Amino acid sequence: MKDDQTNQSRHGAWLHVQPRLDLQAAGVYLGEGSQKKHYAKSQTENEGGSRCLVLITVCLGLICVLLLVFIILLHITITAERDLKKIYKNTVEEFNQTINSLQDNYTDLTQQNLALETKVKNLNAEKKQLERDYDSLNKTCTFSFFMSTELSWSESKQYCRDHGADLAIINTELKQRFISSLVKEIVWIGLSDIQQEGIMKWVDNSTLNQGFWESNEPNDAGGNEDCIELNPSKPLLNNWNDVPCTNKRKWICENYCDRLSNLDVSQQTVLHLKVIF
Ligand SMILES: [Ca+2]
Ligand SMILES: [Ca+2]
Repeated sequence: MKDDQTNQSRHGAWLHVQPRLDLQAAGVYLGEGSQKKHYAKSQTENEGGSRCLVLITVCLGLICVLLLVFIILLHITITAERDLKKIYKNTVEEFNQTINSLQDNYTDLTQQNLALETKVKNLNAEKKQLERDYDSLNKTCTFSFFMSTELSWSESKQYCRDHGADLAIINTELKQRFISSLVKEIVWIGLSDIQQEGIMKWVDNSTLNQGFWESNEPNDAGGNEDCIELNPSKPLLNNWNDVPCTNKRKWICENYCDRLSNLDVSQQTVLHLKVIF
């Protein structure tokens, strides 16, 4: 009995439960259409969301890639620019060093050039002096004593100048002694006071420093004695006299002797007398 009751109670319980399950099953069954629709809709929504997510992910990935590429390119550009700046800086420094070096070289060369120019100038001056000395050594101081004719003082002076010489200038005792001892007749010398009375001047316009006058000469006798003659018959160091310039005399020219008169003629110069008949 108990078992029956138990079974009944169990069965009763089951009976009580069964409708509920059936309802549930029926409920489930009844909502299946809409659930399918809901499921499909949900699935569609899920698929759309997934696509969006994929799309967003892809976009974000692309953006990241682009950003990465941009950063890499920017880094390359900055690095290249920095390298270029460094190269430019080094090049500018090398260029400045080269410029400074060239400027130093230019300064040195300019100084050397100036030194060489000065040296050349000095050498040229030395060369000219040597040429003058050489000419002096080769061109003998020659007195030419003309015996062929007699001329006035002015004519004699012109004759000498026409032959590249001048009337003799006797500005040293050596020349006075030399000429006085060699000529045998009265001759004109290159001294006069034609320009200004009482002011004796040589034919090169130099003034008289030392005269070898006869006693009481020059006396400008008659106010008409302006040209000087040398009389070898008088004492060697006292044989000059002023006489009228129109007198006719032989004369004596000299070549290169005036310049040599400044040298030590007693040691270096041989005086020559060329007598021309
Ligand atoms: Ca006079
Ligand atoms: Ca006189």
